[in-house]
Amino acid sequence: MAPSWMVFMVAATIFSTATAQFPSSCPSPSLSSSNSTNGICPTEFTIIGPALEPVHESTQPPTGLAIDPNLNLYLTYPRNSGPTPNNVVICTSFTNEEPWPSAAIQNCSAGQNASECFINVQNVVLDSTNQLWVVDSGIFPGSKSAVEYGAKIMSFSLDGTHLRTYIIPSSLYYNNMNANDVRINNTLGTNGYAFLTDESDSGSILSVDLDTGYANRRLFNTTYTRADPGYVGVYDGQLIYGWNGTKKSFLSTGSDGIALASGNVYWGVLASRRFYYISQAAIVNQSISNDEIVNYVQNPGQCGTEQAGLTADDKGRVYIMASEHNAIFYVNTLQASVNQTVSGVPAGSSNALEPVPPENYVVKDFVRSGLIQHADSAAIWDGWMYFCTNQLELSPSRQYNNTDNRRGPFRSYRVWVGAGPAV
Ligand SMILES: *[C@@H]1O[C@H](CO)[C@@H](O)[C@H](O)[C@H]1NC(C)=O
Ligand SMILES: *[C@@H]1O[C@H](CO)[C@@H](O)[C@H](O)[C@H]1NC(C)=O
Ligand SMILES: *[C@@H]1O[C@H](CO)[C@@H](O)[C@H](O)[C@H]1NC(C)=O
Ligand SMILES: *[C@@H]1O[C@H](CO)[C@@H](O)[C@H](O)[C@H]1NC(C)=O
Ligand SMILES: *[C@@H]1O[C@H](CO)[C@@H](O)[C@H](O)[C@H]1NC(C)=O
Ligand SMILES: *[C@@H]1O[C@H](CO)[C@@H](O)[C@H](O)[C@H]1NC(C)=O
Ligand SMILES: *[C@@H]1O[C@H](CO)[C@@H](O)[C@H](O)[C@H]1NC(C)=O
Ligand SMILES: *[C@@H]1O[C@H](CO)[C@@H](O)[C@H](O)[C@H]1NC(C)=O
Ligand SMILES: CC(=O)N[C@H]1CO[C@H](CO)[C@@H](O)[C@@H]1O
Repeated sequence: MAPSWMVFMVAATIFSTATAQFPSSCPSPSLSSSNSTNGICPTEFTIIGPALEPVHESTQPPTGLAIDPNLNLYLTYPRNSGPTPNNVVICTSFTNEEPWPSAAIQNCSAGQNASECFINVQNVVLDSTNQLWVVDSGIFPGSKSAVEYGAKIMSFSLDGTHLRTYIIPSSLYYNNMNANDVRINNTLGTNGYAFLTDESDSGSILSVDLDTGYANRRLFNTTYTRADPGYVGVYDGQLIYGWNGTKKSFLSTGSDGIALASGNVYWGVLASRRFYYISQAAIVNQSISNDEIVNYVQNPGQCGTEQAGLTADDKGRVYIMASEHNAIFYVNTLQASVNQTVSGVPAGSSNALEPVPPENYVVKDFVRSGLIQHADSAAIWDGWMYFCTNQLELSPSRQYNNTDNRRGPFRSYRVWVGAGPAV
């Protein structure tokens, strides 16, 4: 061991050398080659990806978003923490909105059958036949469970004409089933299928046969649909707990974001950094029992972020709304779109349908920017991805003493992806 005066001398030398050479102010970017270390500026925050174009500003935080072929934008204002004037709107300018498809449908009147009106719509999505679908949890603000006939998906034509309603039967409401998001595959089966996430604490994935209306609830309360116990996420550099006044809890939201790509259903578990996928054909196959279906779930590894939304493009890329990173991530599910060697598998494929095996999924940054304040829902049309932001983690239930630290207006953006929608 060295005498203590030597230790002191060495330490003093390192200290004075460091202060002499480390820049005391942020160098200009043109000088950065002489300061090549990572983290040269205290405010350094790498911005990644193409520019974001604002497309709309909302005074209230939206959760759901759709874009139609005429470039009309639709948003949903859910009623999880209280009434909202309109549940689903069409944007008529950068700041203006109108109730959609009508004002009358926005609120159920006393005694009205809950299948006919909006109770708590979470998202609105376009299918591949230009129908718009709304997913209604059927759960009134302050309630824990859906009202009978209230949990449903409804289809509309672009002019707002109601086409069909598929009611999720109350036999599937057990343990506070909470329909959160939906995607449609119009070509699967005889008349297509809808796939839904249930974001209850147990979580599950539902499918609805759009021919017969048969609804099935799968993967209920499995590790694939349930939050991580004791999950703590991060937002804008701040750790996020659940709060009721000064009583701390852990967030427990289950399966939430969903996308269809490459014949699979992709979903994420919100209070976790996990996502999974399963074959659409398998999850709708009634010969496969609920006990067996867990064996069909594919685990591509974690995605490194809490996430409330997924979407997919027609090149087999699944996009993940990476709320912990002010970012949107993506992962290739088709080998033809992979452009690097991964674990010995060379880039590309001559077979357009060759899937990437789950162990070769590589999740990457697509876009990262301080503007992305909890991207929630996203939709792709004509080369652009549209997404809404809502600062969810700054809302009262996630802030100490239930302070509302969200600051509007809440912006929706578009960003170039150079692809069309998956469905
Ligand atoms: C829906 O009900 C709320 C009150 O809960 C009201 O403020 C709002 O105007 C109603 N919306 C429409 C479109 O009538
Ligand atoms: C409510 O609507 C559903 C679906 O159309 C129907 O099956 C049910 O009988 C209706 N309930 C009442 C009380 O009218
Ligand atoms: C869900 O699974 C967990 C872990 O196995 C168990 O503790 C819990 O009781 C289950 N919940 C329900 C509603 O079945
Ligand atoms: C918050 O705590 C109060 C008092 O214990 C309780 O009455 C209330 O139901 C809790 N709220 C929520 C949303 O859990
Ligand atoms: C929709 O289903 C068809 C038929 O099974 C399948 O070929 C296609 O890949 C599915 N679409 C998506 C986007 O997964
Ligand atoms: C459904 O699953 C069973 C059992 O795995 C299989 O034999 C059958 O071919 C599947 N049906 C379809 C339509 O894929
Ligand atoms: C692979 O694709 C990504 C996304 O388009 C791009 O940023 C990257 O430069 C490509 N890499 C190669 C080696 O072509
Ligand atoms: C919590 O907020 C209430 C008002 O909303 C305030 O009266 C109380 O002092 C706050 N408590 C703490 C511990 O900050
Ligand atoms: C180690 C090094 O090259 N430091 C340089 C970083 O940039 C500042 C300001 O341009 C220079 O003064 C340092 O010499």
